[in-house]
Amino acid sequence: MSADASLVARVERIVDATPIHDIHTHLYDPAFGSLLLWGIDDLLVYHYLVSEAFRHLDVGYDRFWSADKVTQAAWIWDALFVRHSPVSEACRGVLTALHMLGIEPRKGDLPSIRKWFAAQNAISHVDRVLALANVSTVCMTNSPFDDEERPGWEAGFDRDPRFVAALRIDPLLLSWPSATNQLRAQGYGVTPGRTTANASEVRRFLSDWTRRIDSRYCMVSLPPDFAYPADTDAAWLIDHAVLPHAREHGQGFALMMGVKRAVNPALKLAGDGVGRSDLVALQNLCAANPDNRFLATCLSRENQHELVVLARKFRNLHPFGCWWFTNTPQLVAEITSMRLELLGTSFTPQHSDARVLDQLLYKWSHARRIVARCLADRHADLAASGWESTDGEIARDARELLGGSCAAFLAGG
Ligand code: RAT
Ligand code: ZN
Repeated sequence: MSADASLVARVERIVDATPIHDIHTHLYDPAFGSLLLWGIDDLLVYHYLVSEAFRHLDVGYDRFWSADKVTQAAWIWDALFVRHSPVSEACRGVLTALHMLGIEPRKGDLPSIRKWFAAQNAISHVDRVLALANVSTVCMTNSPFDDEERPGWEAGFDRDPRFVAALRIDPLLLSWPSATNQLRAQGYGVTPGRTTANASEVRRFLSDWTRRIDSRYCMVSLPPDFAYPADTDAAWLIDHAVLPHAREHGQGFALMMGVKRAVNPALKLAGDGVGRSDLVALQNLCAANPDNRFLATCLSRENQHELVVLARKFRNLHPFGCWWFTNTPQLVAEITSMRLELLGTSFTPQHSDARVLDQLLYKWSHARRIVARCLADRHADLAASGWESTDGEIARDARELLGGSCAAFLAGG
């Protein structure tokens, strides 16, 4: 049942007032300096916009990638905001972010918007964005395989408690033979084979990094053909290193399923696609490893219903987020309603996946609105069944949906 306007307004007010724990982003602790992206040019060269802009640009791939960021941003602005209406979700997002910062892009031009950002101080901009978005913590994506990021962790720094860490291990699971070179370079005695000695060295690597970054969970993105169990390096490493490590350290294992990397390599980061995953792999993981906790999100719309049903069967599975190509208002509403109807509040409807700080503003204001409407509809149905919910009960739902349920799940509660 659709909630009436007053119930929607009440739930929106409560959801807006609830601080968010954003469980997956690509943001960095401000101590990482230029790795923490913010400002109009980074907003415009976001890979979601790059792929949309190329549908209009007459610039070739090579010319685009050899241009500097400011030029690329100007091309994208012209293609997506000036020559066409910015109606896509990613374009609207730039406008929402600017609007929330008090910038009215209709009245300004790109140079004046740039001037506004150039006058900001990075640290106070972080404070302002987190406050405006009402986000209390953001979980980073931290890769020991990233040459730009790793030295920061190795040198050590004073952590900003608002930026919590998660250990990302794609190269380890998806390109094990070449990952062995990187592990060896970091002092772990591994060889390309699947040996007991290798498994224990990988566990040592995972333990060291988990402690170093104070990781909340360990995470991987997977192609649609991921299989488990299987005679693959990935399945072997999961069984012999990742899951035993996760059990020992009380860490969840997050799977982002269904990404086809480099469908169009000329688009670089913007060139990845989607494929339907075989969720039997996830079912087998959950069934065979009841003492492990799995977070999962699927990129394909076609996988969403099956994921929710699996979570009803396995208490060690926590669905999260409407990721990337599913982060559009229509799909977020569809997926969130389905999850609420089948799982109650024991899931996490959204994570921002922000790569640019200012994106928190739009990703969360857009998501909050949809989550609030879906939740209001559920409470309207309850009222029709004679169950009038109190503000306190709705606030409890909002806390669970905006990070609380995930934290309890990861804590084993
Ligand atoms: O959403 C994104 O920005 C993608 O490029 C991916 O990074 C994805 O979120 C991931 O974590 O693999
Ligand atoms: Zn991501």
